[in-house]
Amino acid sequence: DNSDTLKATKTSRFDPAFTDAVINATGPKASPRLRQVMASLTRHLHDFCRENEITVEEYMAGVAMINGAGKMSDAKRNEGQLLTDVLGLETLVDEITYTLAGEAVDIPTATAILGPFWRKDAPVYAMGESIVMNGIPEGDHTFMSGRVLDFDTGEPIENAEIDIWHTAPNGLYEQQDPSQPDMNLRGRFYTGSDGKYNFYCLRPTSYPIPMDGPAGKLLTLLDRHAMRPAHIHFILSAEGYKPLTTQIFDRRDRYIDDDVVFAVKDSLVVDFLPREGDPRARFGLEYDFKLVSY
Ligand code: MBD
Ligand code: FE
Repeated sequence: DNSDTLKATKTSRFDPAFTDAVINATGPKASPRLRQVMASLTRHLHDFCRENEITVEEYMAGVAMINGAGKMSDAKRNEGQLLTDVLGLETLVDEITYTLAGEAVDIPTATAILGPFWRKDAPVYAMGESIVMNGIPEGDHTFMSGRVLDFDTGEPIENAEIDIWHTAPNGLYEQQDPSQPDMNLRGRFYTGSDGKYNFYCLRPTSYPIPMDGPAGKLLTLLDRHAMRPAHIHFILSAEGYKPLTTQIFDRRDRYIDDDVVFAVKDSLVVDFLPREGDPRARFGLEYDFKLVSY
């Protein structure tokens, strides 16, 4: 009697038993975590197709979108991640990782998503230097300063690394834009024993995420705009502390409540204040980062 082995092919694909058969094909060597998430993913995907009566044509359009993102997923584009971003996935996973895991309760500086445009090995600058390489004249230069603190004790953290990146006034990160010098508007700084940092950057502008790939095509089909509110990215790291990936957002930006990738959190919204008597900057911005020790 081979009715058991033929079960998967005999069952109607609309029957949940078909989904069980696919899940049960997993072998004994799969790790428990993989077994769990793939069973769940399979159930959600099958239910999604049944609920929406997905056709072959629609399925093929989805496959083409994923293949298209894959083709554009080099270091300059990272289209695969961008695609998940416009669906709110990276923001959701960030929240799950740092909130539901019980970590955000003791990380007063909130996290925000990494996004597709971080680069490793940004130039190391001395405190007080500018990350603006080509003296952008129309840019609103900003003096940013603050401290990196131990959340539990409030004590300054020495030798904390602050890795920063943001877009140029034309809305492009340097790796997207041949007209910018390599590593423009990126930099790393190290705090002294007082935990203080300060540097010059620009007051960033809101900008559209790249629209010439599958993420852009999806936004167009969904009748959605592509704008991110003006933001500056940070990764903070220090020995003995949990690394922090975050972004700060300009309160005055018109997209502050309408971010295409849903990344804004209240505690990360900041005010750029007018700065008097500094020929190098029109705006001042202060922000303290609070890290949690291991
Ligand atoms: C960005 O600049 C960004 O920071 C994120 C998270 C997604 C798309 C473009
Ligand atoms: Fe960004």
